[in-house]
This record gives sequence, structure tokens and C-alpha cells, in this order.
Amino acid sequence: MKNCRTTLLCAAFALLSGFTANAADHPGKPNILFILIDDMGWPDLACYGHPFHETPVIDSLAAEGVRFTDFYATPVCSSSRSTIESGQNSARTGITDFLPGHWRPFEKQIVPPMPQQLRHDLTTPGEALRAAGYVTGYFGKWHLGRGAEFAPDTHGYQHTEQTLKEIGFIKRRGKRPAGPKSIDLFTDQAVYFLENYAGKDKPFFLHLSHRAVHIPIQAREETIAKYVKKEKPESGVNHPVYAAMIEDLDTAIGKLLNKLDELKLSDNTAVVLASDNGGLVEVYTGGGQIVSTNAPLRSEKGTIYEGGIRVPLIVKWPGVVPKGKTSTVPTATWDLLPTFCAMGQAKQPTQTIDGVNLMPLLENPTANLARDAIYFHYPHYHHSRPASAMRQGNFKLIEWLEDGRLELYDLNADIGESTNLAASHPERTASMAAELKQWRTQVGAKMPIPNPKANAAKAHLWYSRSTQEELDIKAFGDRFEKAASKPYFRRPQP
Ligand SMILES: [Ca+2]
Repeated sequence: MKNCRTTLLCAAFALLSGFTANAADHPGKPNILFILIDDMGWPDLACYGHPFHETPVIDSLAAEGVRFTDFYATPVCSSSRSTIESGQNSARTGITDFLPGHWRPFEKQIVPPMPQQLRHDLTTPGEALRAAGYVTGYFGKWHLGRGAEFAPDTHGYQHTEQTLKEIGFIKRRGKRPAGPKSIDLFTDQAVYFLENYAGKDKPFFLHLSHRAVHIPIQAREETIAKYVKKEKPESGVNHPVYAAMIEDLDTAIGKLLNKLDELKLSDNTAVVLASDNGGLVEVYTGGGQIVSTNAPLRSEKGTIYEGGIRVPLIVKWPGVVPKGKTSTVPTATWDLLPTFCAMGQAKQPTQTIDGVNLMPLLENPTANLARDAIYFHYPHYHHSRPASAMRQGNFKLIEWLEDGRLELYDLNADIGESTNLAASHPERTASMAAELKQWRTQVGAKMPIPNPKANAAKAHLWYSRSTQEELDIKAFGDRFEKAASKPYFRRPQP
């Protein structure tokens, strides 16, 4: 079904799929451009209130679409990506940490083992949309399994780094670049996809997964120079290189959107932009530069506090999504697959889907979603300790898995999670804790277990999963500091 032109057919389809009338009436299936940013914090964009960073392109997407204030990911890369590619909570995909994962063998608990790649029996947005008549592309970071047999082209994405190599567009396979080089590289690949595969006889689904603004923090010299000179707000962390990296990324996204304009595709393209987890505050654990803050949110990437999991989501879809609106309804990365399927009038995958279709919210940002709570499960040691959490209405419950300690926050009154209400709201705390426990059982969440080798004196030591040797975390961090000093980096003025 290339186009949904007849009203009767559309009405029948809408009834069958539960798809809302407005989107089904849209002439033809939209193109979908999904831009995933790595490690960008919730307050990092100007349109989310950052006083120092300049992001005019992304701000224009928000001005022409809907900006979500309460969109959630998981605390780290691979787990969020597993939810995006499956529509399932990370507790259900089993990929609850980044791959290959941390190993701290002397901590109080042994963390559960994880699959090292996304399962092939799960239908991804690439597969679902390809089956619905889309041409599909995936460029950039994948982080859901190493090796050719687990790469994006084995998950429904027709055009990838590999296919561009085969046709000679990518000349050499060297070390994968970071910083501004990676921004340019992935943007060029996405532009190539648009020029050669978009706007032909099929709609497209393009997933561009940037490596920026993950460490190493690097940016173009001229952009850094601008932020070094720029007057800084009196408070907050306003790091010139991090600010410049975000603007470089914003500029590259502008290049892509200009290409859509040039190809006359903008009017029928839904643009979806999100981040995969909260912002990293310090360049490395144990004494790197402080490059950002997630304030007013608490903490950072790798934790289950809001600073680790609440991230930006912006959706622009001309003619369907209203302009310049904000939605405060809680949503999550596992909602994206059912939403992409609804946008493209694709069959919903047969696997259990934990996400919900966000189309009702895209058409009416103040609509209600039929969902009681959003759950999180992070049984790992990273920037924090093993924990599960749930968001129900304005309330958030955190359960620390080592000792069962509970924290309850009213996010409406206390977005920074500073006042634990568990003792003063015992009934709500107990009922949410019971629901959280029941949910874990339902989805088969893997739990950490007590560690017979626990040793407080050695608990901080990190070991490599591949070599079984202790890792030199300081040397690891120093590499990022060193990398960040060249070739694009200039240390900020004191
Ligand atoms: Ca990430």
C-alpha cells in the first residue's frame, strides 16, 4: 500500500489499526528522519532552557513541532538502543547496560549477565517499515552487537555504512572518528542516502545515530573560539568546548534539513530527535574536567535519577503535529517503535511491546495516554548502584537493590529529587514498591545477587570483561583528556 488515498481505505485502516484519523488522512506515508544524539542531557539545548548553548536548528524543530518535557531513556547507550529497536523495556530485552558492560568483581552484588547483542527475532523499526514499503537506512553508532552478523543491515536497514563501503562511497575503514569528524562523517552518509534513495518511489526511514556529544569532548576551533569569547551566565557549567560541540552538531543537523528542503521532501517528512541517555558531567570518573550539568535535574548518565534518564524529544511533522507545542506527558524510548509503525502505517511487530503509540500525543500534546506508569531497571554499578525505579503520575519511586532502600519524590514540586518522601508517604511508597516488584516479575527482570567475594577495600576496582585484568581507570580517563586536547580542542580560558 504505497499511498492511502481513498477515504474508505483509510477509514478501514484506521479502524483496524487503532490509528488516529488525522494521521491516516495524511496524503501518503511520511518519510521519517530519526536523529539520535549520544549522551546529550535534558537541559543541553537552548529550547530546553540552556542559557549558554546555541542550538538554532534544533530550536526551529521545536518551534515547528512538539517538544516533550518528560521523555525518558534508560541510563546508558545500549540499553536505550535495545528499547528503540524492539519497543520493549530494557528489562525485557535483557540489555540493561552498555555493551559489553562493566565488571566490578568485588562489589556487594554480582550483576546479572547480559546478552551481547540485540536478538534477531525482535522486529526493529527498520524491519517493520521496510515491510510497509519503506526504503530504510541506518548510519552512525549502533552499539547493539559487534560483528557483521549483528550489524544494522541484519536488522532491516538496507543502506548502512557497510553498503556505502560496497559501492565505494566510503573509501577506507580506519579507526572510527569521534567529535566533529564523526559528526561530518555520519552527516555525509545521511546526505548521500537522501540524495540517492529518498523521494523516489518509496517513503524513507532514515535512522541517523550520532556519536556526538559523547566524550571525547571536541569541537571545531572556530566554534570553540566563539564560546571562549562569549559572555558566560553567572551560574551553571558553561564549558566552551562542550557548547561548541553541541553547536557543531546542530549545524550538521541543519545541513541535513537543508538537503530535505532542496529535495522538496520537508513537507512530507516527520523529523524525530532524541538523546539516548542523560548528560555526562565529568570527562571521566575520578577527576576529569566538568563539562556539563543536568541541573535542575539530579545526577547524570549511568544513574536512575532524572539527570540519567530524562532526555529531550522533539517531533516535527508538518500538517499533522501542531507547531510550537509542549507535552508534559511522560513518554519513553520504547514508545518510539510503536510510534514509527503508526506513522508509517506499518504492522505492529508480534513481539511483546512495552511502549505505546504516541500518535494521540503528537496530534494533541495534552491528550492522555492509557498508561499507569513507566518502569526502569538498572541492576548495575556505573555512576551509581543497582536500582529499579518507576514514574507514576508526578511521583517517582527508586528502589536500591543492594538493601531495598526506597526513595519517593514528587517531581512536580521537586524536579531535582532532593526531598525523599518515602517516610512521610508510607502508603504510596508501599503500593508503588509492590507494583514495581510485580512489574519486574512480569517482564522477567534479571536481578543482581549477593557476591560471596564482596570486599569493600577492592569494590572500586574495575576489570575488563575481555582480558579479565584490572583496568587502569586513570589511564583510560587520561586518554579522553589527551584526545580532547587535539586536533579540534583548545583548553578553555581559565
Ligand atoms: Ca549514550
